[in-house]
Amino acid sequence: MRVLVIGGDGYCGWATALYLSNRGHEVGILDSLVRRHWDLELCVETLTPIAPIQQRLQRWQDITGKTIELFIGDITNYDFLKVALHKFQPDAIVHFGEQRSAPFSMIDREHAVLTQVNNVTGTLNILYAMKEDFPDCHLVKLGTMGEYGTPNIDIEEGYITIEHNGRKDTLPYPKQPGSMYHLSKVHDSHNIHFACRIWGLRATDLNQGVVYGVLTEETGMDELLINRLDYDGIFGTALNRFCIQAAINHPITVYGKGGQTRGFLDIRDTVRCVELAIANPAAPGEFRVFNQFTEQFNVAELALMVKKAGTALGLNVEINNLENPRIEKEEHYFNAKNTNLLDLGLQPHFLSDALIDSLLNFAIKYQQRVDKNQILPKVTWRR
Ligand code: NAD
Ligand code: USQ
Repeated sequence: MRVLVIGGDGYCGWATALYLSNRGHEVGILDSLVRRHWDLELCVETLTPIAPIQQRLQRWQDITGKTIELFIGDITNYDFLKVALHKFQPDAIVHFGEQRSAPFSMIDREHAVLTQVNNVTGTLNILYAMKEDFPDCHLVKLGTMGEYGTPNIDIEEGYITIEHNGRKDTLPYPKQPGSMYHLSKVHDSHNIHFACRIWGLRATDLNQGVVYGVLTEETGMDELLINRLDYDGIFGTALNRFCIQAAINHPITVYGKGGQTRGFLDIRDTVRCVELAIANPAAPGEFRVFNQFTEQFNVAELALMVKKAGTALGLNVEINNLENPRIEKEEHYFNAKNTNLLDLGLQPHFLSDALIDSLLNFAIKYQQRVDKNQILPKVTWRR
């Protein structure tokens, strides 16, 4: 299949583009490289030294003989997007190309507006381009488990059947997102659902949990193919951050009581889930939602697992319960369904001591690149 990976220079997108290329798909990457620009602006850097996208792709071609076409530009620019789509002629579009950090979106009004305009306009442009010229193309859009928030009932996959005053219907599951970023994903989901209902487009919303890990078969083939691994207080996510903190002898930063429970998955499962979604496209007019995570953990549990693995490696690992910079429930019910992808054949890589060990060792290898001033959270949700 011809698959265009939008956001293919980023953490999930780079791993996915190489994986799909390795599996025989014709892959294109479209990316504005804005994430590299935001890193510069915030003075943060990935733990790993990532090569420029052109060098990455040249190396991939040298090693595998496979070519990945590159389109550098911004999907909020409709003319650019249309030209790129016409040139590439995708059967499927995998859309990772958004501002994805909750703290970034909560810095101030400007960053909230930037996040929502970038994400909502970009996705709307894709929908309009599909409606006009590519109505059979399958959109595989990265959403987030955070769209649902933490309701006191089980979380279904996208829809819930409700009986009300003697009548019954299956309706979109209620959304209670916890940041301006997570809200942008809810807005996207509504727009995509509308485009499927009204224009008959086909789409799969992958409500992904927090991703951890750095190595996939392909990104591990060569130093120039290395993936990004964020550890800073803005873009770093829970488990990845904890491993890097442990590796450099920084106390693990659990926010508040640490009872916040989320869905998690290994990056090796991210790439496989996207492959499964592409191989089993949604029907015309269908807005399909998959909850894309393999296990649930709370952050205090993760911190303890990292402490145990770090201690076994001879590290001295402390856990610090910081005042929570976010406004969120710190003890709550959380039980989310995730059977759709398993039914399609996903065989999860569950979190293991071996994975934490390998992340810790990875972090130890690159520890001299860590800027300790970028670890503590600086953005608060409070007024
Ligand atoms: P990332 O920041 O590493 O990558 C995103 C890429 O998209 C970057 O390369 C960036 O330059 C590009 N991009 C952003 N806006 C663009 C635009 N307007 N036009 C073109 N390119 C643009 O993020 P990631 O961690 O790889 O996340 C990818 C997607 O997966 C996001 O949509 C995110 O919401 C979702 N997701 C990520 C995680 C996670 O833990 N990382 C978890 C759940 C969902
Ligand atoms: N947390 C800590 N300590 C830290 C970092 C985070 O306790 O050092 C806590 C947060 O308070 C939160 C939880 O861990 O309760 C998750 O935070 P996170 O930063 O790991 O993830 P989040 O902000 O939710 O965002 C990440 C990605 C985002 C994706 C989302 C999936 O950046 O793109 O959408 O995970 S989910 O969480 O399922 O919505």
